[in-house]
Amino acid sequence: MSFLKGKKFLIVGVANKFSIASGIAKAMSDQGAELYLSYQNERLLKKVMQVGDPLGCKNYFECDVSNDNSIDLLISDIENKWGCLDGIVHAVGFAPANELDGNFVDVATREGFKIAHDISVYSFTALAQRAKKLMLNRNAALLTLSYLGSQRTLPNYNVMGIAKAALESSTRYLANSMGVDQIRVNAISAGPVKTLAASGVKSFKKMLSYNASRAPLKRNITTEEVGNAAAFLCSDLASGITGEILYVDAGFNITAMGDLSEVN
Ligand code: NAD
Ligand code: 0WE
Repeated sequence: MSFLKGKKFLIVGVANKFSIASGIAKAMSDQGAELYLSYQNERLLKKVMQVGDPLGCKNYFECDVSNDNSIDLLISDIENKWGCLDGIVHAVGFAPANELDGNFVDVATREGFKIAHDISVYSFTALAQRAKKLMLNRNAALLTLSYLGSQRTLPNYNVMGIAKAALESSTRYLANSMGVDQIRVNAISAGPVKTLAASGVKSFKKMLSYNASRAPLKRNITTEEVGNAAAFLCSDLASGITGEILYVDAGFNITAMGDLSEVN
């Protein structure tokens, strides 16, 4: 099967081979997609090329999504190289580390809230707005990455949970406003994965074990699994789906109680 053959996608958020965006790049490339990878800063380029080159990617561009001018330059470069676009994968999230360590009410700051929402939420709309002209009436698809912390609380996720709730709402508002141009907008809510963004997080290993033991599939998910779901959502196979949040989490989110083996 090559259900993305002939389609061109921008993927934002590859940092290294462990990135969720890398699993998505691989799965989309396996389905015949042509890729354009943007990366946060030049320090990452070598690692990003190690991901993109084996997939035949020839397009790399530095873009800091907290900077409007940087996004404008990215979209201009895509316009010059391709003249059109079939979709964008947004796999970017950031909050200052001090916001993600401690009791929410005690560690929250105005500046941290602003940064988390700017980078993790607004950037999706900013990219959609500027790339829209390249995606009109070609059944294009936008995709972002969320996490269950948008709907439920967990230790330390704090302002990122609030930002992910806003990101999921952005997915619905963008879906509604871009539907007229036949552009679909969806999100994947992924289970926890050991990536660079997760590496600084206290007790992340415990969180992985907790999820694996309580999920119906009794294991964690892989970036390949997120990639396959992403490839589907960005393809014409998902032509009737927009504004949706699809859980790729081994079923963790559906349970209220496990098998009770850990209690007396
Ligand atoms: P990652 O560290 O590999 O990717 C995060 C990316 O965001 C990096 O490539 C980084 O360069 C980029 N980024 C941060 N600030 C940026 C900026 N100002 N401009 C441009 N790029 C910027 O980690 P990941 O876990 O693959 O994260 C990808 C997405 O998946 C994030 O939205 C994250 O919240 C989400 N997510 C992660 C998990 C998990 O457990 N790892 C689970 C669910 C959802
Ligand atoms: O969305 C994410 C990653 C979010 C994230 C992580 C960091 C760590 C390093 C955003 N910004 C930063 N900033 C840093 O300086 N996930 C879903 C993974 C994740 O991150 C957590 C988690 C989980 C799960 C942070 C605290 C608690 C749980």
